[in-house]
Amino acid sequence: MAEDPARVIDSAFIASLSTLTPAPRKGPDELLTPDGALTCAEALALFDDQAASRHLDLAARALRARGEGFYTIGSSGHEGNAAVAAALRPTDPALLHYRSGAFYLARARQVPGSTPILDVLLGLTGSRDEPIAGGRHKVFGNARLSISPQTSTIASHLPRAVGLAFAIERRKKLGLPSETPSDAIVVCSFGDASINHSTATGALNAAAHTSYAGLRMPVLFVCEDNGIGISVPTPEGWVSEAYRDRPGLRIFRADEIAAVGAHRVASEAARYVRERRRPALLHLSTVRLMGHAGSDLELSYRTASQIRDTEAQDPLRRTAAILTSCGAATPEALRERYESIRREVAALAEQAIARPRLSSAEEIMAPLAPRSPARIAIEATRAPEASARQRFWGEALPEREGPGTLAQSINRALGELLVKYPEMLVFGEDVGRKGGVYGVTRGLAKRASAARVFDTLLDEQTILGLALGAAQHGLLPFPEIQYLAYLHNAEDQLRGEAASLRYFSQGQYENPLVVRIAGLAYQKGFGGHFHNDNSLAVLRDIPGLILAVPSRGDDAAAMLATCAAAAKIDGAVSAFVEPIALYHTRDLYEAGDALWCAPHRPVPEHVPLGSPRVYGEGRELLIVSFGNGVPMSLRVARRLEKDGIAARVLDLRWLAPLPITELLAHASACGRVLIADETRRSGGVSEGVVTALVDGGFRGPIARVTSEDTFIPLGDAANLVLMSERAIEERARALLAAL
Ligand SMILES: Cc1ncc(C[n+]2csc(CCOP(=O)(O)OP(=O)(O)O)c2C)c(N)n1
Ligand SMILES: [Mg+2]
Repeated sequence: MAEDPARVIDSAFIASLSTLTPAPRKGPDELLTPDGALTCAEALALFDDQAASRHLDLAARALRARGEGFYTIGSSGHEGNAAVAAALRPTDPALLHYRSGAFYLARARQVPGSTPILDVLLGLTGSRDEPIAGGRHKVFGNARLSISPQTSTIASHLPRAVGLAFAIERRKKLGLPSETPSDAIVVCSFGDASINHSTATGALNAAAHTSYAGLRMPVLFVCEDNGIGISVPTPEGWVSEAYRDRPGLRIFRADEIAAVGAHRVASEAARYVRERRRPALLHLSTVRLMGHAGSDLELSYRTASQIRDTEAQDPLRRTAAILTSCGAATPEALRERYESIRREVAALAEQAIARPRLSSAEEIMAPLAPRSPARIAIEATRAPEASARQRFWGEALPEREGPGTLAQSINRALGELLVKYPEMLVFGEDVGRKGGVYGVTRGLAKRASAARVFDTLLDEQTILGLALGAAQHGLLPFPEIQYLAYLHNAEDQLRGEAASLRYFSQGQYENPLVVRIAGLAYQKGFGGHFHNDNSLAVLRDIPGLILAVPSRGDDAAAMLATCAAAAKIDGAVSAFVEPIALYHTRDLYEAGDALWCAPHRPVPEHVPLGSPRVYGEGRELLIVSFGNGVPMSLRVARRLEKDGIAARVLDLRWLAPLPITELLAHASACGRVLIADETRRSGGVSEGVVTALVDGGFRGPIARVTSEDTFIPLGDAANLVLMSERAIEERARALLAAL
């Protein structure tokens, strides 16, 4: 049986100390090396941080073996990243790789009162007292240290890092005060395999592109290159070569594996980003010791000699050798430090085990998506300042114009919100000068300034990442995704990142935002599937996400105000899906009736989260719908009425949270329910509605009309697979005839 790699590394380090010959001793305030910036005392502190990180890895495995620890991906071999922390300030926002133990310890050293060793142990043992995730995940994070938590999805934090760097500069440009120092830079680390992920290449490209375009982008990317990703080697030299000549992105290479050696290049890189406000990539040499995680059998994909060669490059050994040869410490002193840190970690581990763990579903979910409806109501109906409105709209006050379509109402509502929230930004593909593909943001850039309403590059991950970073930095982003179909290649930014941040930080970090998405079908055959995507399934099950689908202009305006208020009050993340086919619809029953237009109200009537709109008081049939289905259902109800059948129509308006109480009340008042759902039969909204009715005890007949489980074709063929008004009517009549 193979020897335990943790024990091998531990004993090899101790044995290596006895091979070192001490040089004449230097004082703590003397420079370690003539060309470096570190004093002997600082270098020894870096040794301590690296040693503590190592002992935490050893403790993680020991805790796992006892059934008290739940995570064994370690930082061994990556301890050089302590140099990056030492080269930065504790107010520089950090988004870290999962091998950042030494960075965490070195940064904590810069903030008095920190307890980093205990923090990490509380994370390993899943304790409720862990400072960032409180037992919900093992991450490096701490609000006091400006380290926001990361998910396990490699590279998914890079777009947010770009957004944060952008936001630091944009806040300054807009004259908005900030607690973050104005010369702060963002640091974002990741592995060598991760740099190939499209999320990483997209974010690196976005940072370079932004800088190339002349905007400031103070982000330091750190690629911790250990030459492998789980079992797959990275070709030698790939990272440096791939990023050598990238316009807009400067690369720095730190070949030294020990923190005391890497510190000089790390400082140079940090200084470049801080002074020039340009992005840089620090390529940091590391090795991976003890396998990918505790469960990883390295011998299944690496030879014993490869493993031994890597072990010989242990950065702790290298650090000890430098410290000894420069006269900062004797080998005996280093051994004593190493053993005393071992004892400290062991004692704190016992404390961590004794700390409480999460004990109820309510406790676990509490930070996910708090809702304060009373405060949201007040905030949503707070009027924007009259003089600011006047400045924004000038002579063209929208209430003086006639009733508007859905597109016009959204445009005006966005304008009002831009007046009300000076920190609000609207951005996406073509939303600036052009004013959006459908004119929904037309004129806003001119009125609000190009600093607040602007075009982004063509990458949905970047658009959402920009929003996450901007929101995390106190701005109120309203990103736009041009078509629902194009959300999917960036969806994790919403699901894994935006929606989970409060949860993994117990509300210490938030990214309140409203992402507007043009979507759904009925473009009269134009565009095929990708302009008619009618699936909302991926949005409906994201924990805590608010999903709004307005069908008419006045609702849209009010719901946007509610989403903005929920963002401000509760840090909420909302997806606001706008039915494209209704953007320019004016009439409901017949040409010229203008019943689908709405007058503008500077302060809309409040539409609470999860509250539906009900049309009519019929008691024979309840038609439940949303989006395009609402005007269809209203026309069907009108035809039924002519035949003496009294139906009422309920527009859900909110698909998450669903308006369950009202749904049940109206269902029982009518006795029968027909769901007119334009999304698909499988995974569509009607599944949730039926379930809510059944769960809520409704025992009357339920029927549903949906679109087919297919992609949508071009031309009139689209009508063969989409829910039709005729189908709603036929199903309604059949449901009524059955009784
Ligand atoms: C998006 C995504 N795909 C796959 C994984 C599984 N996974 C976790 S770590 C890893 C390898 C990462 O290697 P590298 O970036 O070099 O970091 P290292 O572990 O070597 O420090 C993989 C494939 C993941 N976490 N996220
Ligand atoms: Mg790697």
